[in-house]
Amino acid sequence: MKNISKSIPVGKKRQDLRKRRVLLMLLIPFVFFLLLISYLDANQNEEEDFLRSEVPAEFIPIYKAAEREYGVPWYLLAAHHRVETIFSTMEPMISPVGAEGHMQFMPCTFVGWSHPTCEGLGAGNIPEHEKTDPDIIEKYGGYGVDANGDGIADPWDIEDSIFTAAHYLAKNGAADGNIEKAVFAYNHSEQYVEEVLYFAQKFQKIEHKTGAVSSRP
Ligand SMILES: [Ca+2]
Repeated sequence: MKNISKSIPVGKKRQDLRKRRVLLMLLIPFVFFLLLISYLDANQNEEEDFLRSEVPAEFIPIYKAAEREYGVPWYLLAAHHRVETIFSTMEPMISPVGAEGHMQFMPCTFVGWSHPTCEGLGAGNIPEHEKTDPDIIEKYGGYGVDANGDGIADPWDIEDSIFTAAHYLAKNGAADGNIEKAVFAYNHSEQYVEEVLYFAQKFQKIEHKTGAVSSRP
């Protein structure tokens, strides 16, 4: 009697143990799955934060306004801005051959190649008061734009220069989807095209992930 009464709780204990093991085996993958989800989620948030921090927030409304006006994707403008002057952080923003301002325009591209002093690389010898005059720019067929409406088209003004870049890219195919052709027209170098497209794709991901950036129809 003594032995039998002892053996019953032992059997029960074993059964309980087995139940616990089965429960544990079911729970482990579930917990692992939860951990994996939270890890992936944290990673994605980090990636989004990183991408956002790559494009300075203050410029995004300007790119978007230029996109609305010219039909050139905002992230392409951001990519050019990144490659040309690292978002206007390069000093001085004037290249050895004479490209000027935030988006590095040659004076003849800005004012117009039919200006009598324009030849070669396009530095020209354009008087300062002509360089930013919208009427002169129109006369010589330049790309310079007065985006902020202060009466001058200034490659050293952030809005004017971004809009001028959008104007140039649009006229060279970007508004019709010929992005590569337009980027090559901006600077005739395959390496330049590769670099701009690399950043454009990277910045475009912000749009794809958040779905909130583009203003394109
Ligand atoms: Ca202006």
